[in-house]
Amino acid sequence: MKRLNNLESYWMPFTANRDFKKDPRMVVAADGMYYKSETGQDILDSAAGLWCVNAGHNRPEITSAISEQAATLDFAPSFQYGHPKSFELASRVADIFPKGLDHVFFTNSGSEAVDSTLKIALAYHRARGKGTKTRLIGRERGYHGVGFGGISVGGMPRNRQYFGSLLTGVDHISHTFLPEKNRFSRGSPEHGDYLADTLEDIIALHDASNIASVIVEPVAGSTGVLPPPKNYLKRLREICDKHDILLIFDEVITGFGRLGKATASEYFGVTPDIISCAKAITNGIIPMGAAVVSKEIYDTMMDEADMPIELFHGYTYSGHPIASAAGLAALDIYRDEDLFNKAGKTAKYLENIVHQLKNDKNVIDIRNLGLVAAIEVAPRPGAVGARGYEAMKKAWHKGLMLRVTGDTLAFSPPLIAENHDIDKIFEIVQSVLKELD
Ligand code: PXG
Repeated sequence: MKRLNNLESYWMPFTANRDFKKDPRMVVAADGMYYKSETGQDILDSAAGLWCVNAGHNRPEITSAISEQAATLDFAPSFQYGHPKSFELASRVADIFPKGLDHVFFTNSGSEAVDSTLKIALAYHRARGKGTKTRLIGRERGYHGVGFGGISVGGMPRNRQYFGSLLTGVDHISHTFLPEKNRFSRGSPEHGDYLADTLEDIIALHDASNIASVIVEPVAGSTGVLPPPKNYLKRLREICDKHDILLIFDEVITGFGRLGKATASEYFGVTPDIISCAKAITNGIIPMGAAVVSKEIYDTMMDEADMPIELFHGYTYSGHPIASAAGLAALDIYRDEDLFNKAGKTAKYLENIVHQLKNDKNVIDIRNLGLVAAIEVAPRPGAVGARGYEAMKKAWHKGLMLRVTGDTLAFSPPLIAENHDIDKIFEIVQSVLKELD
């Protein structure tokens, strides 16, 4: 007989399985800004779980909405039948998203949201008689989840390396990381808006008549927090407009208040044609994502696509009743507690505190925007990522959940964070940096 509760059975995602299982970092409860470890230690959450628990943990308003929904309508088929809460949530999301982005297609994750945006882009062009517009453009260092669409337009080498030939017809514009020019920038860096013009090079190569869309994260997160250079997103929008190419913002981490506004689009004053979102839409409590599209795209599909089903795409759990109930309760909290504005204020405090670590050992760059920050430490020669990984393990033993990508320590605390929580996060980080050789 197999030993029960053997840690070996669970193949953990994006995790060093063997190392974890030797010395597990196990959490068993959470409340507010804190997790509780298996050994009873309080663990301060500097990452909002994985960039999703924006209203903090254990919100009774959301947990009771979930249990009431489960006891009333546990599941409703999403194809050819509806239930009121998914319609209500779609309206609420459209209401706080940029003007003109009025229609919401629900998914169960960010990866599915991204793949949905790409499929919608292709279907839209075809429906309007421009079926040659099929090439999908992403950006180097981009992260768009782990579906084949997402890793194809994504630009993180390790996420692509093992997975074959990916989608065909994909190109990438340049990333925007210019450390020599922009090191230790506060907010959007000064240099690099001209990198948007690398899209013109791709258009020159393939012709705009063959290009469907360009997808970027307004603030690149997973790759190590890269705020867009000043004016960069505006320039990208102009090029897309000029060439009739759809612009997609992947707001899986920036959506729902991370930058102090409902969306990064609102923050930067640049409206894309489609936004993918997920994570904080339900405060991370129940999986959910969405592709939010322009009226022009939706109307074109309704008027021009083959009838009667305009878009042959969807998931069993699209707009799941329990996720919809959680989403409505989460949006109520964001509104009632004015959490996006609160995050905008705390962002200024975070900026000042994080840049104080500029002269700490091994620190080679610090970047921040909104309630997001990153400290990059120098890689050990021949062992990229080793120093970052060690920082994560040391932080855990000091009571801090720290998100690390390569040698970049990334911070995205819940939006409820008070200044004293920010102080505590960076006190611990500083003591970790001191011990890191
Ligand atoms: N797009 C973006 C921009 C993301 O950040 C996804 C898509 C995929 O979402 P799902 O729900 O399918 O995982 C993401 C996910 C990190 C980290 O700390 C970031 C994500 C997930 C896990 C860790 O870098 N983002």
